[in-house]
Amino acid sequence: MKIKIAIQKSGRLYDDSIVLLKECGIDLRNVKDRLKTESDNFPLEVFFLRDDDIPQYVEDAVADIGIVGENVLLEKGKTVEVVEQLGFGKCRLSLAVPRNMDFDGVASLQGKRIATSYPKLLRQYLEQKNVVAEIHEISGSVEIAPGIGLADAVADLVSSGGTLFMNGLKEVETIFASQAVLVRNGKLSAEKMQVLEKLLFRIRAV
Ligand code: PRT
Ligand code: ZN
Repeated sequence: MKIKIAIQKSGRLYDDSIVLLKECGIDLRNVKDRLKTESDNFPLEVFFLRDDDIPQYVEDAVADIGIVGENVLLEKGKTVEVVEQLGFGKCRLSLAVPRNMDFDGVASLQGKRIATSYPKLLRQYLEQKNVVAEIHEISGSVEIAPGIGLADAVADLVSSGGTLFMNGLKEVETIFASQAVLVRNGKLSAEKMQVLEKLLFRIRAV
């Protein structure tokens, strides 16, 4: 009985996901340029997908387990179970405003336009803070939105802060901190749960 894991095809989580499996002693057949691969020394099949699709694939049981950022997981709102925090892919979803803007707490954003790729998380945060703002969903290059007059502020992922700085923005509030997590489908068979336990044992050892 093989267990199917979905990991990012390329991008910020790819290398660490592959390294994690390797450190677990799992050999993978040539991983480059592939849709899927498998291991000869562990009952594991690996699917390479866009990170945004991973929660859905795991919910639908196309993959049994997956590695994805908490940011994507929460934004997508899919029903999967988090089994382990993996300690890589760390970043934060933060509010940022033009460097010269007078910012005096989230209330300063009342009635403003905020660009983000995380509309759901931003909406929840603003509601919690009783701030009404216009959320503009854009799928990439959120950091340029204020500069081109599309928004007054952004809610974007930050790690070093370099991207915000380069675009004349300052980080003013953290909405939430994220890292990569291992998730699983809620209804795995007993056999698959056993394989997952074996994998988890190795992950916790590295
Ligand atoms: O193609 P696919 O859809 O799979 O990939 P993607 O382009 O959507 O995602 P990718 O590879 O950029 O990121 C995958 C995951 O890595 C994210 O969902 C986060 O969980 C995590 N992660 C960690 C980050 C960052 N750090 C990060 N810094 N994701 C994005 N960024 C971006 C951010 O959006 C901004 O553009 O990096 C820029 C900021 O970085 P700094 O260092 O300049 O602050
Ligand atoms: Zn993505």
